[in-house]
Amino acid sequence: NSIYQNIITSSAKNEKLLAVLIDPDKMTLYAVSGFISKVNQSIATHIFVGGSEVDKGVTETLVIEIKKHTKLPVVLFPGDVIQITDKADGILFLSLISGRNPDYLIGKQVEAVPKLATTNLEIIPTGYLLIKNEKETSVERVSKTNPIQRKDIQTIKDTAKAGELLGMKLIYLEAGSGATHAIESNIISEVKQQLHIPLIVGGGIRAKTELESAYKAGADLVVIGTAFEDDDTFFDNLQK
Ligand code: 1GP
Repeated sequence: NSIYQNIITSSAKNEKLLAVLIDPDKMTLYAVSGFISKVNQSIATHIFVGGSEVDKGVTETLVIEIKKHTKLPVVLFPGDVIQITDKADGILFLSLISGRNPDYLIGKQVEAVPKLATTNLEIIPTGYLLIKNEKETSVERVSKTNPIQRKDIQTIKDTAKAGELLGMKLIYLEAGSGATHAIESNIISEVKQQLHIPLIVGGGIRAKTELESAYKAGADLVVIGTAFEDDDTFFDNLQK
């Protein structure tokens, strides 16, 4: 379980981590080598692969291509069971604990077990919390769950803590891919203060200043996808 151990170690040393999220739905195979060479030159520490709506087989082909070009750990961040492939290094085994749709709380996870049994993926149990964005995000649409309102900080905190008490190894605060507003610093810091496990934050982070304020508020690992998809010169601000 080296991926998780590295996250724990970094968190203890206050060394911040950055995952670049690649949505198989939005990345073409021929674009991978150029994109990954930018990732390699940046401060990114992880590559996450996943999306809300991805066709069968696409993720595996993409992961194989990504692995040809980088030594960074490739971690699946699956929107569905069909995105599981043993070509990656690990998987965030997500439960959408902000929602009350049993499919995304436990159903998909049960469905995933026979598939996971055939892999050597490092499985990292992750409590996944969707926080309300101004506009509906694809996670909200696809999962058919209600996000937690931003003003309802106590519910956000209690939900994250419940995930920890259930034995989850990471908590992921998600505004949704392409969110119009990243999760505010006060939410991040209030959640972080009462957790003993690392905190991931993602959704709508488009500027280095927003990345830094998420770190300052207590995010151990930040996930950025859309900002790189839209404009890969963003990597130029994030050189090693
Ligand atoms: C989405 O948290 C990730 O699941 C990243 O979001 O695409 O908005 O960076 P963005």
